Amino acid sequence: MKHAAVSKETATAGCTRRDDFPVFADPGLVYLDSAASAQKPAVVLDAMRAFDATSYANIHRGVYALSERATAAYEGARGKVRGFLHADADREIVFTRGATEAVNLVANSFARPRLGPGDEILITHLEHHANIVPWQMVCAETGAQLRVAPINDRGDLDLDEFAALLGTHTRLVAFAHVSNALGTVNPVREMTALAHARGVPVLVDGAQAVPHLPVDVQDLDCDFYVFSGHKLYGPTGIGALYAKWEHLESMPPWQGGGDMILSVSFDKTIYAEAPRKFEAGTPNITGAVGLGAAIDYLTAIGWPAITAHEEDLEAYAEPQLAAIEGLRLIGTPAVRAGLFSFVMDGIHPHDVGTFLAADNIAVRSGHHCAQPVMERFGVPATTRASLGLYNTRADVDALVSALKRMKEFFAA
Ligand code: 7TS
Repeated sequence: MKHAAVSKETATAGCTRRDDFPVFADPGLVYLDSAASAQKPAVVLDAMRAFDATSYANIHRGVYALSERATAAYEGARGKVRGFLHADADREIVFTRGATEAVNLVANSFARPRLGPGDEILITHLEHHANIVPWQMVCAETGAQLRVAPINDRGDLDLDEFAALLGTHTRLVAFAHVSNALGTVNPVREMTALAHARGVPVLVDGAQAVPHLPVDVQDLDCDFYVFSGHKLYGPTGIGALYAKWEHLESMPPWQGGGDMILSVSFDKTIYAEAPRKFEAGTPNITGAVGLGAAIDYLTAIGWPAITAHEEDLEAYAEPQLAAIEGLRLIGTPAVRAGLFSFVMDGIHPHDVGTFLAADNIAVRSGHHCAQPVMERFGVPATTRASLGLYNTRADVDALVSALKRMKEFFAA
């Protein structure tokens, strides 16, 4: 995250992690697209396979041993998410399909019933579409207004403007912990304190934060925190919403169906308590097990090793990228996590991506579902190289040398 001095130990710390990931059986693969989706270590794949092979059944319903084991594994994974986020209790963790569904849950179940004309939702200019569109939908239905806190030319939030936009009409604040387009790390604790000083609840979109830095929702004091399993070295189709119990308790369910009720008759249905009232239907049981395994994997490595490795890679990459003639970094935030966005003079980002792909270098080119960020920097798209704990200095070297060759190629 911060650019620590590069020492010999940190330069090699964690490099062995590459062997934990079966995808790198292809030794030439340079995978720099973890912000879109991270690769899975063998322990995650093995845990899901073992669960499906030996302990799989539908949960919460059966009295037989397989179903009891499956229920224990699913609820055990909830406990792992609680521990990972340092939440107070398992019941504050709702499994969702991912960050997007978790934001939509809060938008529908928390915001929509509470908002009306004249009310405001405050977001920032840094948001992924998943943290913009659900609020626009709520605003369209309730007559509330969306307000947007600006960012500066480095891609950092203007905290004074953010504070100034927090007014007597603000009913909810929602912002990214880490920007997926720029890598900016927001001062979540400070922003949350500003909102709380005005009695406004806060949702933090942690999709890009959880793979890179330790999160303690009680320390941050946010009301809601969302993330996706597939950016955390886990599977797709699973993610989580953390919410303070007082909110979850007061929120109505947003989807009806099996497993979210205590009793149903045609006259009256009584809902189960949270989190089950928000988990209608058969959930992604195996996905939850995989997410739990990913959390175990990261916990075993430990944050000091993960952050030291990533800080080393960032400190190694940034000056080399910045030194490439004609390359402009989009976003030079005070605190960065996990990724670099850039444009090349005279070469379209999609051509950059295609050129790199020919070298087995996987990056993403596009607007990264953050079109307002692109518009803010006056570019239609960027190329984004994002890091995971399997990346090495050799990956950075491969990227830098390919970009230099590309410049010569297009100049010729
Ligand atoms: N919030 C942020 C900050 C994100 O980066 C993403 C996905 C989401 C929410 C949505 O997550 P999902 O798992 O529900 O889709 N970001 C990206 C990306 O940057 N490239 O592909 C997906």
